[in-house]
Amino acid sequence: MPYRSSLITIERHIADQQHLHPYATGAFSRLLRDLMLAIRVISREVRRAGFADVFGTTGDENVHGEAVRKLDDFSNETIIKAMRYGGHLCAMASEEAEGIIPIPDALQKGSYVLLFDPLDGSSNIDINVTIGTIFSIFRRVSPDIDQTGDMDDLTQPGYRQVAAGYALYGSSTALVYTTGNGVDMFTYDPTLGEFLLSNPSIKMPEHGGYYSINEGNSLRWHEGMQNYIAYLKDEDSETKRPYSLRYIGTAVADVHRTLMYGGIFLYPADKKSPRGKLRLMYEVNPLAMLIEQAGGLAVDGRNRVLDLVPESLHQRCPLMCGSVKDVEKAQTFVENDPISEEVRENIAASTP
Ligand code: AHM
Ligand code: MG
Repeated sequence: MPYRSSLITIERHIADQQHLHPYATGAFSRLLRDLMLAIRVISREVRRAGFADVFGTTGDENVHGEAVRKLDDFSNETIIKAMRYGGHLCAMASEEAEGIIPIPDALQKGSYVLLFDPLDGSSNIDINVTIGTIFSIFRRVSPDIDQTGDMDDLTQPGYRQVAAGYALYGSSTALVYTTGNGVDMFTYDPTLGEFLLSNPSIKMPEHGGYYSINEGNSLRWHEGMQNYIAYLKDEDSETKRPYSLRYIGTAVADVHRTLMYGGIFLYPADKKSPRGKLRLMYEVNPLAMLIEQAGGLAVDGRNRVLDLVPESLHQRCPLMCGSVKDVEKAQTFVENDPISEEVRENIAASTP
């Protein structure tokens, strides 16, 4: 059977792209290479799940009070181990760890920080539904290159990301990433042990036919959100409504479909959760950068996600992202929905 994807490996692609970055020193390429190794190891373990004893929980709770699954824990440890010794990072932060993950004193420090959700979609791990790893990379801002990074390095606004991406462990393992020059997708060939470029320069449609939201929360939504979802279900041939509902419950997989087919993904603020559920630094920022780089929009309801100034590592943030026309339309519905005083103050402080 002919090869559908190119024979351009991700390493070759990264090397070819280096000249696009004024700061390219090779360290960034080595950082990505180490991250790809971690992703290959996680992918192997996900594929063995069911044979190996990796389903179920560890018995511990994470920083969000959620049960830690064995594969969450394994993925977290794998990324830390793969990234700690490379000399290109000065600090890391993970959805599964409470504070900064420092680079130990004895090890060389570098110019970048890495934030990651080691295994997104925890509720889907044990039932063989798509899960993924999400990552976000910034350059350090603290000046002392020999010291471990600090909170200022890790809590920068999303527009400063130098790269963002995700790995999806689905019907195949795919890697989607951006360094600010468009979005490329690579598909893993397990027989070669290589990620090969399969979808260069992904551009999302201006509008789509899918919406993606947890409808179980609908009674908690504010009025504008309720009206918007009702609008999507109305019959209108000109705007191709009703839209179809798709909801996997793994943000990275739902956003991936949105990126490829267009439409809208929403995890909004509601009466119970004024900041929604997703985490700004580990999920919302990297997904927003990818969506924008593919020609879409990502907002928290009112503001561009990438302009928000984070207050803390683990803060949550509402997300509406997808095709430009769909997100713009959604905003017209939700613009008068109430937001909590706490969120309002944060927005006022963060508007650049
Ligand atoms: P996780 O990082 O612990 O897996 O939690 C985040 C996940 C997202 O992937 C997904 O969009 C969301 O939680 C689903 O939440 P819900 O079950 O409330 O719809
Ligand atoms: Mg997650």
